[in-house]
Amino acid sequence: MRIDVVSIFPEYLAPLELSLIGKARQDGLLDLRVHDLREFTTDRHRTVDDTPYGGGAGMVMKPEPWAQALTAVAAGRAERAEAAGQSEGAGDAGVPGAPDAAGSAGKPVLIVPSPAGERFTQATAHELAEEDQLVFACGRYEGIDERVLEWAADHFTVRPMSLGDYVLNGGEVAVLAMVEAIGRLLPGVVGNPESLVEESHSDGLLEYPVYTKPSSWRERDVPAVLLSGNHGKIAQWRRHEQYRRTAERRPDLLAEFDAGKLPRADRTAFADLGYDVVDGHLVRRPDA
Ligand code: 6GU
Repeated sequence: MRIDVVSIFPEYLAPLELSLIGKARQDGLLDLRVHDLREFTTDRHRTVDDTPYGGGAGMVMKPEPWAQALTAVAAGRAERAEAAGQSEGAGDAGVPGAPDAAGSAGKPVLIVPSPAGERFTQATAHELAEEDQLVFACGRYEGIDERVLEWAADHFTVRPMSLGDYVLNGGEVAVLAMVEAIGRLLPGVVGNPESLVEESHSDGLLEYPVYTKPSSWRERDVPAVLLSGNHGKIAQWRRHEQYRRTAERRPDLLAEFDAGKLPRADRTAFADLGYDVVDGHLVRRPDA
């Protein structure tokens, strides 16, 4: 996968050289480049922002440096396609608008981190992990001139994305989070792919609690079932702990949970937590 990040603080992205993502880059699984937006300005002061039309607090990012930067990263893509023998005449791959494996009509995806974006979830991470190029446009200040997003739609699938309902000063921290969430799903990045199967949000529930040695620590014992060697019992206990945790911390997730095919023991576990199954959905009992 190819990822381009455009920012006025390229140093902010330095952690992407570390750990799992850094290793994936060294191993050639991920080609990640960070670009300084100011390199695409033409004035002496390398200006990237200006006052908002209509008035109000803060500054808005000027459109032209963004158009220059995004044109350059899109052109880099065309060069790579040519180098790979995928230009005109080499089948569908070079035909504008020909759908690729990810079904995004061959355009790279332009992700614009913003608290005003659609919510970035584990499902989004899986979807984006199928793309061959992602471009992240990190806004600062009050945001990027809206016309950039309209203009960019000719060259990119544009997706404004939010991490959650709180405000960051700019997109850089959000990009660190999104690139890590997406990058760890790429083939070969996580050493043991089985560790991706049973983790929070993989099945719409929070993860069960985990324990390691010693079995008794500061008067606290590991739940006996985990030492029993009974794999059926262990699996059931873990599932029920997922239900208990999710009901306590994230009851909003249970409204989306498909409870249609739950075995009786699981329905009983939910009943004990105050939830009934109605038409395949979990419904909180009014008296619970
Ligand atoms: Cl993606 N960007 C910014 N600036 N703030 C955020 C966010 C993104 N997600 C939540 N808050």
